[in-house]
Amino acid sequence: MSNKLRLAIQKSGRLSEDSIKLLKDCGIDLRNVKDRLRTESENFPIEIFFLRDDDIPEYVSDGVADIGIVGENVLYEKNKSVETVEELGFGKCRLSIAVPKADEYNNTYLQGKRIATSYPVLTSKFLNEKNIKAELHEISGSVEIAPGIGLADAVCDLVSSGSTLFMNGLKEVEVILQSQAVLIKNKSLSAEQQRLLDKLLFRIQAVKKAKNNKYILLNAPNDKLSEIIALLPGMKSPTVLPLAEEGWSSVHSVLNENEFWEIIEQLKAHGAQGILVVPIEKMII
Ligand code: PRT
Ligand code: ZN
Repeated sequence: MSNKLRLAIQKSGRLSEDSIKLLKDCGIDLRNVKDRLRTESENFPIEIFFLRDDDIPEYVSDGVADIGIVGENVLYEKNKSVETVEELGFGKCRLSIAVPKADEYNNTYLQGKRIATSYPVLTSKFLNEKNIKAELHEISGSVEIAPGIGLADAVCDLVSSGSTLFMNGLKEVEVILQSQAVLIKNKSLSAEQQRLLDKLLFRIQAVKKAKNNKYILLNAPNDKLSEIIALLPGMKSPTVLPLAEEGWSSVHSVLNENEFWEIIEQLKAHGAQGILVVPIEKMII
């Protein structure tokens, strides 16, 4: 067993750029990532393999790579024996059934129909759970055109904005899987490889937390300070510093993106002024 981690990522496609950016945000230097099959980092014991996304679960389960970044849609379709270590928050999409826009859809609509998909395993599982008998047509690309050319009555395909379905006269009627990119690992890593993975994970989590949080600075009149502080969680509690102008303080804190606008409105309503919001690069709690 080697004392470095071999990471498989998508060579070129929707996950490639975000996968490489995540590594860079984790402080892992990668050179010449274009047009290469593999590369090694000079400042972290990691080797990167660039592969088709469909092959990543198998490479990781076979131990050719130790870890990999892949969409959950591919992971569950391939159904290989690997472990999911972390959700990465990018490559978000859903696997959905879609039917011609004009059709009326109900529970029995799919019975006996022809469904085109690149995801036969996940589609069959969904149909079995619903006790629907349908005919699957496995095609590897441009699934959305199948109804238009008379090859199928419905499709089961990945959707993100929905515009591809719309442009092909289809409507989404069932979401069968919500998906995002995940970090997966081989089930029998050596102790040293697990240690390296833990180190990488620590960095990934710090990057993810930073992305979901913003640093906020504002000026508050001292007589409103306690109400304003009550609105701000902070990592422990907000930092409060006196301003040069008497009767005012500067308050610093960290806000989660989900509650962000709500809290900003309340801060303003409580007399906060000069509110600055800045991105956080890394966040370690
Ligand atoms: O060559 P390789 O096999 O590696 O790549 P690929 O062509 O199989 O995959 P790629 O690069 O298209 O997608 C890689 C992964 O990105 C997928 O497995 C998903 O996990 C994720 N992902 C996220 C998506 C989408 N969003 C997405 N919208 N994958 C594909 N799409 C396609 C979808 O198939 C449809 O054709 O985009 C179209 C729909 O998009 P909207 O925005 O019009 O709904
Ligand atoms: Zn693919």
